[in-house]
Amino acid sequence: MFMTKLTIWITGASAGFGKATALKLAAEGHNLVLMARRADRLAEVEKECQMSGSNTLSLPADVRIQHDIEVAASKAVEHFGPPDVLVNNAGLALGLDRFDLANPEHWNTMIDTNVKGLLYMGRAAAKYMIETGKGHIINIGSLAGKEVYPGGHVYCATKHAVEAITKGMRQDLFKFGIRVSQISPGLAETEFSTVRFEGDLQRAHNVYKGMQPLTAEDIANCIHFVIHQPQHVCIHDIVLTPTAQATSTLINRTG
Ligand code: NDP
Ligand code: 8X3
Repeated sequence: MFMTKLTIWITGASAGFGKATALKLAAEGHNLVLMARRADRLAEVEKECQMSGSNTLSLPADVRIQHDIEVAASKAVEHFGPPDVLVNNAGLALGLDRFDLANPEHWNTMIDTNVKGLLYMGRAAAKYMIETGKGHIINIGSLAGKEVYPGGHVYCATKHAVEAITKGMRQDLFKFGIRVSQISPGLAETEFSTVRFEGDLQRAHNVYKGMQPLTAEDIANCIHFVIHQPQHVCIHDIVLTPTAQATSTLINRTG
């Protein structure tokens, strides 16, 4: 089947959803630009993508630093031309403490990464997409953008913000032929909980105990589906959870 080769930027490509998405899209031979902070991990993903035949450029960058994002974006454009797709995925949760006991530094990092980083990346990509009159921005939201759970006050607020920003971006960019979509997953087993609990593997493991969580590949499949819709179709949002999860806190655990 003939497939148009796209230029796709993916943030948070060193692990989890971003890495799985990069590997899935690499198999179709797209031009990939991979971003994350850990250069060594990014280089490994780049190598794997190249081995499956895709032209891949890894650009280590921290989405919290707007200047670095602008520089990375212009390097990406120099290399492959303007982006067709941005998968705006880099993000994290830190802590699950009661509001009054939570660490304000964790709040700052989550807000800076999940909200401001997503804005900086979206802005950097939209500039080039407006020039070309087409493009597709896919923001990674969460079930935490639809609900709030105990200890999730700021993480959930950042994902509620992603939902509002996605709608706002769409309202401002659709007239330039730019599609804006959101993917909103529930519990998925990646490095997410290890990061949230700052390396406490047992606590991270317990999040998924007695239930079958989503995998990074499940989310990559949704992103692939959203990207491959015909130009006149814009998916606004896909909410997906494990079958064993009905809401953020209503989880069917066996054993
Ligand atoms: P992972 O921890 O496995 O991956 C997160 C990715 O984000 C890593 O590649 C990390 O790379 C990158 N990242 C984090 N901070 C920054 C930063 N400041 N600058 C650049 N890159 C950064 O988690 P997931 O794959 O699970 O999470 C991906 C997205 O999905 C996040 O936005 C998360 O909030 C969201 N999500 C996750 C769910 C889950 O249950 N796992 C469910 C719903 C949404 P590096 O450390 O190298 O910078
Ligand atoms: C990540 C899913 O339920 O841990 O966004 O908030 S959850």
